[in-house]
Amino acid sequence: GWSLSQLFHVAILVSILYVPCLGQDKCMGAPGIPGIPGTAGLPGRDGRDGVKGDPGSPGPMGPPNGQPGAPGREGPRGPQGPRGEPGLKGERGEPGPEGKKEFFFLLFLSVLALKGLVYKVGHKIFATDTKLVDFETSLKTCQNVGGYIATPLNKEENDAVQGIAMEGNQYTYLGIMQNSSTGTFEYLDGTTVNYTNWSRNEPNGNGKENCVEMYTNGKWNDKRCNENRLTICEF
Ligand code: MAN
Ligand code: CA
Repeated sequence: GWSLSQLFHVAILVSILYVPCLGQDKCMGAPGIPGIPGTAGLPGRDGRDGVKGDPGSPGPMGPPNGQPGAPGREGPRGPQGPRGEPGLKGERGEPGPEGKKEFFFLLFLSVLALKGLVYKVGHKIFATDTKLVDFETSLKTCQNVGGYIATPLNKEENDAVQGIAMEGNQYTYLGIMQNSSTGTFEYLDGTTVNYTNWSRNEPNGNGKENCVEMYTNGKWNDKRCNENRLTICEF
């Protein structure tokens, strides 16, 4: 809008222009109404950057689920705690050297058993080296390998010895001898036999056949001790 002083200046200008017109033939027309003010100009250019301001105050505390801080330093060592519960039992370990020895011994026996050279009966194992020798030699052979000449104490053991004799198709000496003074048949520790499987009409040696052989049918015969017979030992 127009200010009062602006209007006043306009009034003075009008009167100056109008006055010379008095007394003249020709006169200029009355001044026109001032035009409408122009539209606002284009916005000026941006000014230069101001100087850097002071740092702001620290912000408010973050939400509770923020990142945890770095771990603190290790504290001093605490007192020893009470003894814990015993742990679970571990896996069974590898067999030791003795276990391996036992394993290979049993494997060896299994192979011999498959060949019919070894029979297991109850707590006894009967085995042959397949050699034919006299009674004394059989006795020593069995002693040398930590065994004893085959001495069946019952039918089951007798059947086992017979199985080996049949497999080798050979007679075998047993760990039984005739006592030369009493004439009774005894185990080699001197006790009288309490199981026998004599063949028909045996023993018939009349003191001249002091050893005992087993036929391949499992039956026994008193026999001289110097024949070659299959060595069968028990363990
Ligand atoms: C042979 C020997 C004897 C046995 C008889 C049986 O003579 O082996 O020991 O008693 O045969 O006929
Ligand atoms: Ca006989």
